[in-house]
Amino acid sequence: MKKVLITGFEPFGGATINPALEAVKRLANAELNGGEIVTCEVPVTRYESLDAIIAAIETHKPDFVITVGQAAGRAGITPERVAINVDDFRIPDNGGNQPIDEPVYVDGPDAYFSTLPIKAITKTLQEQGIPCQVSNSAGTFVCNHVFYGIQHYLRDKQVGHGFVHIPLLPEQDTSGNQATMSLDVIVEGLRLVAQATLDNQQDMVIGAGQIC
Ligand code: PCA
Repeated sequence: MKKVLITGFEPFGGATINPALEAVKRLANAELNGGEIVTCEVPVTRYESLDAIIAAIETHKPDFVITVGQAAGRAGITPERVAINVDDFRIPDNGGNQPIDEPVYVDGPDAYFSTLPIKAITKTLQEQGIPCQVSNSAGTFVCNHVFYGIQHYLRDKQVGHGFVHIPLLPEQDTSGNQATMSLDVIVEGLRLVAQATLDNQQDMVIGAGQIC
């Protein structure tokens, strides 16, 4: 039995809801084919976010970690390809931190790539009718910070990790101006992300690049 830790952020920026947290509440203790899901809630605060996830990794000793956050405006579930060593916060985080062009870790490399099978994940979700595409930027706020910081923590450990952004819930944009996805679809999508991670020890070599 493999163990997959899925983490979800609390609300931020004055919001009262974060789909990532709502989804992980539903995924707690869910069974996978050959594995199980454990979860943890993450503060949207610069280094406290990393402390919470590292504590959960040390408690649960997962085989894989999938960190999840919301990305307003995105229409699909988006496994991120790359984390960069930059904190450039357009708004303060929930602890009031607003670094500009600071590294996550001064002595870290410029970037880390996801160690999840992001192409296989994308194919799996698309085949099940769930909008999904590889993203090449996790931004420069707390999601990228967590993606980078957890890759750095796991760099010499045999634990796969990647970050997945999810769309807003319909109730987060009642003006109808932004793309949204229902919680049921997000939850099923994240369950499939975890299952595809267990099922694909090697990623698939299939095109999912973008032309600007
Ligand atoms: N999304 C933010 C941080 C927390 C979240 O859910 C981001 O994309 O950085």
